[in-house]
Amino acid sequence: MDFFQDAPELTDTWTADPALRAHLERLLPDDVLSRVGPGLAELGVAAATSLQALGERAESEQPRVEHYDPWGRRIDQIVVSDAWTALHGEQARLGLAAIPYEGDHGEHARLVQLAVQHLYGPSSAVYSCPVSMTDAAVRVLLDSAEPELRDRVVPKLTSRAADAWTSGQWMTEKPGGSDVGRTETVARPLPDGGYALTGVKWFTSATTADCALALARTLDADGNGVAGSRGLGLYLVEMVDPRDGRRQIGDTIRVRRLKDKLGTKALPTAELDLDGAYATPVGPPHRGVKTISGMLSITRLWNAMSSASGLARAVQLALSYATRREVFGTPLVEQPLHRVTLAELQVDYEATLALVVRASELTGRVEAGVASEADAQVLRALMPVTKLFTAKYAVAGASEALEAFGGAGYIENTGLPALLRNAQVLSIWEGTTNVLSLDLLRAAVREHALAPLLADVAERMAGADVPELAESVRLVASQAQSLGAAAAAWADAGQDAVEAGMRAFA
Ligand code: MFK
Ligand code: FAD
Repeated sequence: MDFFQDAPELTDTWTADPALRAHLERLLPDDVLSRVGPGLAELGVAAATSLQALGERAESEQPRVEHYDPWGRRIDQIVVSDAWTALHGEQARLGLAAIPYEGDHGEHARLVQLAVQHLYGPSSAVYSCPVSMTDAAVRVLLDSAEPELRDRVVPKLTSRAADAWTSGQWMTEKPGGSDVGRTETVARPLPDGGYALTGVKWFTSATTADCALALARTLDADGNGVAGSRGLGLYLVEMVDPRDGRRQIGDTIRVRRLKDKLGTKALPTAELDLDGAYATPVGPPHRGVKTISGMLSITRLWNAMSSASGLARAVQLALSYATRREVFGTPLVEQPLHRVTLAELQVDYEATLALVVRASELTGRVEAGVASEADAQVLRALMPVTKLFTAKYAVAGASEALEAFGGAGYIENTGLPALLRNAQVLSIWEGTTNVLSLDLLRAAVREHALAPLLADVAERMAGADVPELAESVRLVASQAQSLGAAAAAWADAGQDAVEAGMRAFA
């Protein structure tokens, strides 16, 4: 008789996740929890069923670009699966990018958003990417845009309707993704206060977005600009020119090609030629990097949320399979060594979740205006740490989860390889591990944020009976102190503090 292995089964990703529920019960007031609880329970079932089916279809029906219409006009239309479009509608209905700005949950809004993303994200074929950039663009527009632009665009980005806008984030160019000071795209001033952007944007994800925040070198009326990152401004490019309703894609914004990527297959990532694309400035003309750092803080939080939610999904699938697969006379889940593997995976998941919950809690407090100065400093240092560690754990955890399926984990149409491919990008985009390590150093040296973070960790560990951890924190604190002192000494000597801190590692 032929043997047929039962596939792993997901039925309800909310009920299957006691760690998530415990954090929410610990941190959300009863009224918030009772308001959002039923929706989360419903979403947990959808995430295992209807949303999951949409995500699988979007992964298999990959985007393509049509450069010309049947009559030869340049259109550069990116054609996506209708499942991808439906995933957009679902996230808009859930208010995924809107929750932090609707004022319903006060300082707890980011935790509510985390819970919704935690369930939606792993089934979304990485639709969480455009949502993250949309949310982050709203943050920047609210903080830095002129009222006319802000009031015209923000309501479209925070809409819960199916035609809600999404935003992209155009930073990376061929000479530099980490080192954006090498940006070649220029912004020429126009008489109406707008700018014309010309250059090549080398990685633009979710290129079907309605607008994007783009870095470009700001030129003066004589065509002169300032070299390095201090010469960059931030600009909002709308795909439909706000002056006359002209479609910019296919005209002043041309799609060279879609990237042929290892993963994130449903997500269109394009190379773009900007040829005088109309854009509106956001923030001061030479403070683009500082202005977009507000966007980076939010997308990095999303990256960490996605790492944690990806791990949650990996653990749930591996656990389900272990109850269904039999080896050497027992269900796999009863094999002691496999139980250790699963337990370690669960521990890594819970560690990433704890980090991202803390980062979300603090972000919510800062945005609601109730954070102390120390809270804000803790968050500044915690964000790079959270993004970099959760991403590394997400990649390692996805790999471990695949191995827990044996050979089946390597087989494309089990859907498991996509878990690993989609995790691998988390440590690359939105700042690589080394770049984020240097960001922590920047936060420590320039903003003195490391000491508050370590104090926060120590406070949280007080009473916990883990002396070896306490010793590690003491060690990090003392090393950080000497590193900070060395960096400050170099800075005093007139050198750039971050560069000096880097040398202190050598
Ligand atoms: C589903 C998952 C969700 C995620 C999906 C996302 C889709 C993918 C999208 C992308 O990948 S978009 C591209 C992301 N690119 C990056 O993350 C760039 C990585 N490189 C860095 O982060 C570099 O460190 C940086 C570009 C910031 C270096 O630029 P500079 O100009 O050489 O840095 P500098 O001079 O140290 O900083 C300029 C100013 O910004 C300083 O302020 P001041 O002028 O007031 O002194 C810095 O303090 C400030 N700054 C830099 N990083 C900051 C920051 N402020 C706050 N937070 C930060 N993280
Ligand atoms: P580099 O900056 O050249 O980095 C190469 C290596 O050098 C890395 O290992 C890095 O850690 C290391 N490194 C760099 N600087 C230092 C340093 N000072 N010290 C030590 N090590 C260092 N970008 C966008 O702007 N918008 C998008 O929508 C977008 N979507 C993307 C989608 C995908 C699928 C991918 C893969 C990338 C996307 N990116 C996007 C680009 C991404 O943000 C960049 O690839 C990333 O920031 C790294 O830049 P880079 O590729 O130029 O690599």
